[in-house]
Amino acid sequence: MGEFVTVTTDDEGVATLRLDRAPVNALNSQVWVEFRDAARRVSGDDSIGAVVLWGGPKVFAAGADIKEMQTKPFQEFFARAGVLQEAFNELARLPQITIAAVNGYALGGGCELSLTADFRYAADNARFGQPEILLGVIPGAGGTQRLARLVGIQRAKEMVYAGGMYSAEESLAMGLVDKVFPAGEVYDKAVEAARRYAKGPYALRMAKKAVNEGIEMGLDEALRLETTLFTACFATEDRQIGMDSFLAEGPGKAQFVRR
Ligand code: DAK
Repeated sequence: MGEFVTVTTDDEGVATLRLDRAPVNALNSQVWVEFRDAARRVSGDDSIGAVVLWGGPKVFAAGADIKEMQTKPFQEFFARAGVLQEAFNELARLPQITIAAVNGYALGGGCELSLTADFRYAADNARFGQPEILLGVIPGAGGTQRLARLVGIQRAKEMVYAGGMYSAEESLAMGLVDKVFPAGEVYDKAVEAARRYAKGPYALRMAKKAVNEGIEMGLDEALRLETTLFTACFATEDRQIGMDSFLAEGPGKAQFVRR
């Protein structure tokens, strides 16, 4: 358990990765390491079927800790810079389905943290942005890459070049956010959805891998990956359960075991 990043699990297979560093959940270098450790812990735990990333009811994360960054000489920063990218890569590669529940600000590294999730559920008071340019730097943890892949190159350019903030509704319209809820409900809605995914078959892991890794490949190679992962589903108990259940009771009734 980290000082600022904790992992709690419920009895329905949902883990919450909670960031708690007052006042604005700024991501200092200790938080980077704690996210990396939390990702490793969750990744290796087969009892966890889905994950919610949450910064609490006030703010998701206002970005990297500017007070810490301001004091860092180039050499020190360069030596440690890989840790954040590594932590976010490990979060993005979690085999479980992940949902970021965003209350308040998700700025800079905070927006990039939300981009590691499969889905972003936003509170109606959420504000997204990549304001790094206003500090004289550029996004360094996925904001020029995951963001552009998600919302398209033009929208990403506008966000990154101008450094503006976007409301939950604007973020929904551009595809950065998947759903918007009243602020008091967003975490519960994310957990509710995560519980549905946690009941899903092992094939969800294959699906996530196929989409996330395939999109980085040429079409031929990606289709070969899809075939391999499709075939691998036949090695799972869940595909037998799913097909038996369909033939006995019709669609959508299978009780999967995530194996
Ligand atoms: N870091 C440190 N402290 C922060 C902070 C931040 N990102 N954001 C806010 N704070 C602090 C404020 O300084 C203030 O501290 P005190 O004055 O009370 O000591 C306190 O939080 C409350 O902030 P405000 O008084 O400004 O509160 P408001 O409600 O008026 O405004 C705000 C909230 C979040 C809109 C505003 O504070 C703001 O614009 N914050 C900065 C947002 C920002 O620029 N974020 C991007 C940071 S740069 C890397 C890769 C990526 C990155 C770093 C490294 N590597 C590969 C190594 C990422 C970089 C970034 O994210």
